[in-house]
Amino acid sequence: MKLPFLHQEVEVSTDLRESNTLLNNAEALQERMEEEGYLLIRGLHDREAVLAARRQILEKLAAKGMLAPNTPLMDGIFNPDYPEPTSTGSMGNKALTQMPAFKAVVEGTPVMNFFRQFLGGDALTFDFKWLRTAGPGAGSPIHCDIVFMGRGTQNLYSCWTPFGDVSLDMGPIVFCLASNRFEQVRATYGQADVDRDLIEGHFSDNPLEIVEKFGGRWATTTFSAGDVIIFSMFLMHASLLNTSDKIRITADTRYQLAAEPADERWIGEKPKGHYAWKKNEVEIERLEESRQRWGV
Ligand SMILES: O=C(O)CCC(=O)C(=O)O
Repeated sequence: MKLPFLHQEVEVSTDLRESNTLLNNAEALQERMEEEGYLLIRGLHDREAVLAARRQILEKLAAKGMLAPNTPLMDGIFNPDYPEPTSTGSMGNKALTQMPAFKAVVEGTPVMNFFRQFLGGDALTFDFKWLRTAGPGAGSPIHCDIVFMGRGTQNLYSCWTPFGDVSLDMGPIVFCLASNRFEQVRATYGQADVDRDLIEGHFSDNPLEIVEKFGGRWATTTFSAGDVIIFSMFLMHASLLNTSDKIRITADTRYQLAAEPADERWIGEKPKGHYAWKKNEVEIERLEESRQRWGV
């Protein structure tokens, strides 16, 4: 079916594959990750634990005036009179990521155990957590995570966790399947670092261009509180446009072997984060120029 990205509608299938039957089989999980670049695990977390964190997040959003008056808190209906435009940006939500109920999910036993088994050793998670409160009209551009967090091990994974049910009209994450095997893209864009190279960070504004030029296809699914999707640093993804009246509350967090080097920008009590990219007046290379330089 056609679904809206930030700039246009394109054909997106809703058939992301579940990997629950592979749980407890590290080798099979590794093989699937290697091949498909993602693992969709339904109900990894206790739904009630996720909803407890959702409630606390929504209470904070309500206190900021972000929720429509006289609507049920847990519905998370956006207040159309809220003065700030909605975005999927996560930097403004740092305080919320310190809430114990939130941490209990993204640093909790189910996910840490999953990674211990999947990676074959003790796992660590970046201290910095990206919590997105994406209102109507928000969507994320097309990118691979490696350009934002690739200074440590590349044996690093993102985990996208919805804090509430996410229907297609709320703008779920969307993947370009097979993009983890676009070798030319991996060898060029995939070697970039946004703070060093001062590039845009996203790879394209045009989801159709990507499949026409490199292959693959776009796919998403609906999510329930408790589900997670874990994916490779090299799998291209975005989030769809939120066309509902609700706020899409999701987190993306990162996991790796504790024994391997970690990207220093995202570790510590006060992670420094991006120190050059999109800071102050720093000039960013235009996307077209980067693509030309990379020859892709
Ligand atoms: O949730 C979003 O809007 C984007 C998430 C994302 O880009 C990520 O998990 O790396």
